[in-house]
Amino acid sequence: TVGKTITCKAAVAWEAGKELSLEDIEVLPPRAHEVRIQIYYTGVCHTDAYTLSGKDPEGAFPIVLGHEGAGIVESVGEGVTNVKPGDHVVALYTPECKECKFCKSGKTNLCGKIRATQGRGVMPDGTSRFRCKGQDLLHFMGTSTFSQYTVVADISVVAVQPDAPMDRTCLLGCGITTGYGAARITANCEEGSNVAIFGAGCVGLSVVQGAVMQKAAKIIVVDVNPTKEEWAKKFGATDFVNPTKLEGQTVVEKLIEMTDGGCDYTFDCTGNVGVMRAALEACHKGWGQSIVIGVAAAGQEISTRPFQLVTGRVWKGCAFGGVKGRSQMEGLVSDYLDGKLKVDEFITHREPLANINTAFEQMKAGDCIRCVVTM
Ligand code: NAD
Ligand code: AHE
Ligand code: ZN
Repeated sequence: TVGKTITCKAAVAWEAGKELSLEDIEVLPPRAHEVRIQIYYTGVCHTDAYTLSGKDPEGAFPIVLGHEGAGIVESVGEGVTNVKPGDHVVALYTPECKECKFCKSGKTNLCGKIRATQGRGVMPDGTSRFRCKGQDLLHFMGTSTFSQYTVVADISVVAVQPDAPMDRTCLLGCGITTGYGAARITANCEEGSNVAIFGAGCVGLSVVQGAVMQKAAKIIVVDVNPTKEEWAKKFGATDFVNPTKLEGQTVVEKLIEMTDGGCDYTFDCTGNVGVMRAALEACHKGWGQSIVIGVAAAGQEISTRPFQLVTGRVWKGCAFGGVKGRSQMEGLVSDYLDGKLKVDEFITHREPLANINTAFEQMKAGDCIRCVVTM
């Protein structure tokens, strides 16, 4: 199929640390095993701000950011069989080829097939489908949802139920799925377990939601922002701890006291390496597991006394909540449609594409869980 180049609006990141600029860009037709999607809605995630800031070692410019998007397939390249024009889809920054060593391992949701080119900001054939002002723009996380049209690899997209509103399903492209999967798949916390979640943003509150479904006993949210207590309770947290308000006690001591020796599972949803250490050390001796979800800036490292691991605590992490997008997204959408998975509750702000920089501002302000951008 020989398609036409589409000219549309996109928010372009020309350089690190600068605002995005709204541009008319050219989106080339999809090549073999590629899919061109009309993006209807995109969420804005902290990872977009992180890469824009210049702190992401994989960040390069100019680039079309965005990785939390939903839309409708406009056209497909040769050999695409998993989606067709008209399908309602969610873009997957964690693809699933179902054929590589990773996909076949049964041990991870990471897929190895296109990770190298994805990290370099190009399509699997090494080239870009975006042009603006005579130059190529890079792709981001294999998705680039801050454009009215984008091109992705066929393994980076999944069709979902057309009756599911796309201004909600976009959020399943990252934040909600990440936290929910971390609780239910990566940790798989058992009934009656004690859980602590550091950071009550979209990711942390989604861990809370997952822990509630796993029937955890204590679900303790730790956040330095006092307004997050109400949010945590709304999603089913049983307790809230503000580390800045503790007198004569560290947050680790407080959590160990609250859980008779330590938590069964803890989650870092802040990206702060000091918090990651506290989350590990708040785990119960012998079996407590700490899951790292937050993305830390380039150069940051985690540390603890090895004795923490010798005495049975486990440090692990996950991307996209351990969820295999093509196999499991439809189930998440069903749960949403059946009222079992909260999604609407995470949307605190909405903006049109022209105001996407406002969405980045809101994210820093502390009262925003997710801003959904209408393309
Ligand atoms: P967010 O900024 O909305 O939420 C972070 C929360 O942490 C805020 O409520 C903030 O007040 C709180 N916080 C900050 N410092 C703290 C501290 N010292 N102690 C306790 N709480 C603290 O962010 P988000 O969108 O929920 O994302 C959270 C993190 O997860 C980010 O680093 C993001 O890049 C990352 N992320 C990772 C994945 C993945 O697949 N691994 C996916 C999505 C997001
Ligand atoms: N590029 C960064 C790492 C960024 C990162 O950790 N990304 C997560 C998703 S964050 C979503 O909001 C991820 O999926 N990682 C797995 C992967 O393969 O990228 C760096 O430090 O280089
Ligand atoms: Zn994200």
